[in-house]
Amino acid sequence: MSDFCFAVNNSRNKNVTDINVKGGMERPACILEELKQFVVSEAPPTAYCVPDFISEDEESYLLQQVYRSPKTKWTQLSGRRLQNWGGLPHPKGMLGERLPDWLQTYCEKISSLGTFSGKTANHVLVNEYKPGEGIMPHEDGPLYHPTVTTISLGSHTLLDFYTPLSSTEGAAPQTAESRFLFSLLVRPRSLLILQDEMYQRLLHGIQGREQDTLTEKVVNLSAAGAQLGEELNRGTRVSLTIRHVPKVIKTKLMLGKR
Ligand SMILES: O=C(O)CCC(=O)C(=O)O
Repeated sequence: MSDFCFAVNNSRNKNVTDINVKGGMERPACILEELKQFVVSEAPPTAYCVPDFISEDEESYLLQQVYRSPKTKWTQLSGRRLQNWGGLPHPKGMLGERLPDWLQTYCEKISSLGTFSGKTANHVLVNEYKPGEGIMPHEDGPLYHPTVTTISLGSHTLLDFYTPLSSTEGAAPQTAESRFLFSLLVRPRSLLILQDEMYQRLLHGIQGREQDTLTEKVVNLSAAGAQLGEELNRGTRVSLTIRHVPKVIKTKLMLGKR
């Protein structure tokens, strides 16, 4: 386990404080004091990038579990493939499915940081991106508690942030390029937490590139130990997107009953 996890586990329930959330956003988040050193101050509220959240051994273990999953767990999309764990989120409620232990462990570990206001994450998307693959700008939407947490495995990526499409009538068409704001360099083995405006207002996406050149638009360069102008080749990246779906339908097995 990394040093950071050790520190957090030892301080659980000690220094939990409320973060004020502006503008009627859903509810305050209770994030451990220890996490605040990882806030990306150059980005809007609130992004936390925790380097080396997991060790290399944990990374290998998680990759092994991902690739050991049945082939039928994979869904091929254009530009990436994914595994969905925990159930399919739906406005009427998610039919909850038990998470395998290897994911449950990390759901609990991340939830113990106070990321989901005392609730435990119950949903994981595993995305796999080969070099050159990515994901279109999107928002995660209202079916989740407004926090997204991501563990990255295998390779870095640049996560790009965009303003939403303006609803102004008669405005000039807006391209993704004109709405692009900045990027975060997301390192393998890191934990990224997005809340508040970063979750609720901005869109995020990953451009399909084989190589990234680090420009001044990458706002967490020094915290991520990177240099302006550096070029990084992408490898295969697997991300675990860990969230809490508040609305879950509990099913009763009616076996033998009529
Ligand atoms: O792979 C990532 O870091 C982003 C994944 C994502 O945005 C999603 O699954 O909705």
